[in-house]
Amino acid sequence: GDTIKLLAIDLGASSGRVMLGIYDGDRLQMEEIHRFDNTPVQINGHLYWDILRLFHEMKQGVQKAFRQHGELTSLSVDTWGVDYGFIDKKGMMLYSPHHYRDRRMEAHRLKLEALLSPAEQFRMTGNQPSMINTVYQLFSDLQDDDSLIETADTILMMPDLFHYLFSGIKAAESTIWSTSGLMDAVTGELSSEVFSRLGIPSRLFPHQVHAGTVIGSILPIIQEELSVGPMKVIAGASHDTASAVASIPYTRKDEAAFISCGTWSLVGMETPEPVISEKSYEYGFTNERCFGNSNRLLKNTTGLWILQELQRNWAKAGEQLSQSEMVELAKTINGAPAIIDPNDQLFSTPGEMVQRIKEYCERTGQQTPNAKAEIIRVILESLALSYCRTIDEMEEITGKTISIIHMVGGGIQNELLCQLTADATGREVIAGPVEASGIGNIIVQLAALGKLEASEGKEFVARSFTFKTYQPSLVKNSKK
Ligand code: ADP
Ligand code: LRH
Repeated sequence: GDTIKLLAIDLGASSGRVMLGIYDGDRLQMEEIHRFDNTPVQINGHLYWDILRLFHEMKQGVQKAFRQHGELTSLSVDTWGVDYGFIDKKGMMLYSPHHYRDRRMEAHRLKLEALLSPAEQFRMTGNQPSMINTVYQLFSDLQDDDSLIETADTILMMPDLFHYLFSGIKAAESTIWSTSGLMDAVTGELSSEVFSRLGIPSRLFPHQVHAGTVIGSILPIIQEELSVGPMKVIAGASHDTASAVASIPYTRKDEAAFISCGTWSLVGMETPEPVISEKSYEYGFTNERCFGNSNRLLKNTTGLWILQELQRNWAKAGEQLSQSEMVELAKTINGAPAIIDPNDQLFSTPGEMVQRIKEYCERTGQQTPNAKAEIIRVILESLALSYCRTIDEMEEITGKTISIIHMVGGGIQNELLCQLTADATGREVIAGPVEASGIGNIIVQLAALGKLEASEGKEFVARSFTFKTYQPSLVKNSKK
């Protein structure tokens, strides 16, 4: 009958995956086709995307999907925010895009902020100033390399860049650009005021499209290489967080917050307009675009990153533990001996987490955790408390009451974290879907193809996937 098949290519910090969506007009079924590593590469002290390998893996995924399932209607790529690459006048990529955990921006921060203060950045763009933002990275690139202004023809954010590699079409999709610190919060267009203050030439930016635009088709030469049929290339909600949020099946949207839980934890809520106030700035909130153009007020908080680093630390020392084994360990004890601030600068770069956690606890006069179970429990309880703080702040700056929290993303497989979040916040938690970015990616493609009204997306997710509810176990914290 009317069944169509679409590919969502979702690049997260812990892996990249190609997911097939099978849509029969009523329900969506997702199948993972291909999963690959997404480890940045260090060269001479700098950190880069392994872009050629990633594009290769994406193509492998496309080919595998075609071989297993036949004709595919379309594909769309989503990635994390802020990173980008340059295209030269001949249409070639200039060099491997930098990864935002690179440190080159540190040397240029003060100069940038003298030209455009953090408070002005927030007022103009609604984005929380942060050194990882595109604006800091791009300014640094232009400062570091005088010739770049000559050699670079176009700047493309990472999903736009992959869409270009697939289709040959250059476009600037709004949700991903809304993470850049270069977009006007009110008009939704790239901010000429930011450009002129910082001496960034506006000719670098391609024309803008909204989430849910068919921009082209995969190049004939790629079809030939992979022996696959034609398929459309769609600029979806190409920021992974925008895709994740597009998958949330809200029941009480007015009272709902979300936590998109992966390497990062994005804690926020949808609002009709950007929330740009002294308080939202002071608390560290940012404003980004959603599919359908509403606003997403959120805070980028540390997520399972610390746990992932810990896992790598222990693996290096010869002890292989899976994330679920780590969670099981944490369940063997009751409560954490100490609490850290997961958003402290100390935990933001790769390195020895046990040592840093101990150092933090000593510095703050707390008991130092020793056993593995204690270390893990400290991290998870601290994450839950950090979510709670952010949600309370959000109530304060929006004047709304939040009674329900939707948790989505890979991190919700950590059921202890979901329960601790319900407990710490005193609010009901609805967990699901796990593959939120992939599902949201497909929903936006379906809308772009005219198969689904944007407003139907959410009910249809509720029909297609299963969810788990967590009630706060401490009655005294309970909020209605
Ligand atoms: P990202 O998009 O940032 O790559 P994901 O949304 O894929 O992240 O989430 C990955 C994280 O989910 C892992 O780092 C891990 O912490 C958590 N996770 C995945 N599977 C499990 C599991 N079985 N048990 C507990 N946690 C898990
Ligand atoms: C989450 C995310 C987040 C930020 C960060 C850089 O994966 O996209 O919204 O933009 O990565």
